[in-house]
Amino acid sequence: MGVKFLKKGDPQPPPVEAGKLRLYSMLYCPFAQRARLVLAAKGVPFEMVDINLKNKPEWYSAVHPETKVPALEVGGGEVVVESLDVSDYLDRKFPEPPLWSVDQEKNLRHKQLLQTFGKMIPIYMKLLGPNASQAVEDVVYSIAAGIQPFENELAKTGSKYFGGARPGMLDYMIWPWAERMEALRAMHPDVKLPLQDFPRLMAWGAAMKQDPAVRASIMSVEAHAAFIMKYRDGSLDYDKL
Ligand SMILES: N[C@@H](CCC(=O)N[C@@H](CS)C(=O)NCC(=O)O)C(=O)O
Repeated sequence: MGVKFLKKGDPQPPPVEAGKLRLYSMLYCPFAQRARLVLAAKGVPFEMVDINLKNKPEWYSAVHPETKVPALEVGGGEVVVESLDVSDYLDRKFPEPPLWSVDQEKNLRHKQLLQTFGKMIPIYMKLLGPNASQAVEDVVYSIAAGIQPFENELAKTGSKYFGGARPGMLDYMIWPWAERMEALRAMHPDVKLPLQDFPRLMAWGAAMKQDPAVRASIMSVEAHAAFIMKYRDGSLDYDKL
């Protein structure tokens, strides 16, 4: 893809100028994609710095104490970390279009769904581990149970997106994993998913692919599958991505 992932020995970029934004990211990281989706939804320009997560630059611990991505440098030495906090920060700083609803009850339900989703991420991570093919069937059924409340929420509101007529915060916060599930399905054609049980989520996925912010960061099934395969077998080389 020709992306330069900064690694050990690479110099630290100069501090970001006042009024500008820099996102420390990694092209394939779903958490970093959350921030990129929000930035795209808001139409906010930003500089992106990709980090080699296998061979991190020495200076990166001064940016993010846990040396994870994403981290958002907002000028004046301030850095925001944690994808949900970065996304909320951006939503407050750039209010248009708002990603949370004026309906506080709905926001509360969405925050609960986000918590439920957070608990599913470690289950999803099992699909990326070295013994993934053994785990895949069990994981799929745990995920199917976990996404039922999301199907129910779409049924309750009858809207195209969780946000309503437009994607909102919940849509963007869960999308990166939905995007990758398609690659995992292509990699495991023998595993049958109960997709017929989730008609609204299937329609949601198709609608999300039409959203301009999603289109700005979406990657192909093939690109995700190639990354996942290299990640699984340990052959990932950031200099060749
Ligand atoms: N809870 C964090 C998770 C971020 C995360 O785990 N990012 C991964 C890449 S997808 C990472 O930086 N891994 C490097 C490491 O853990 O050393 C968030 O929401 O921002």
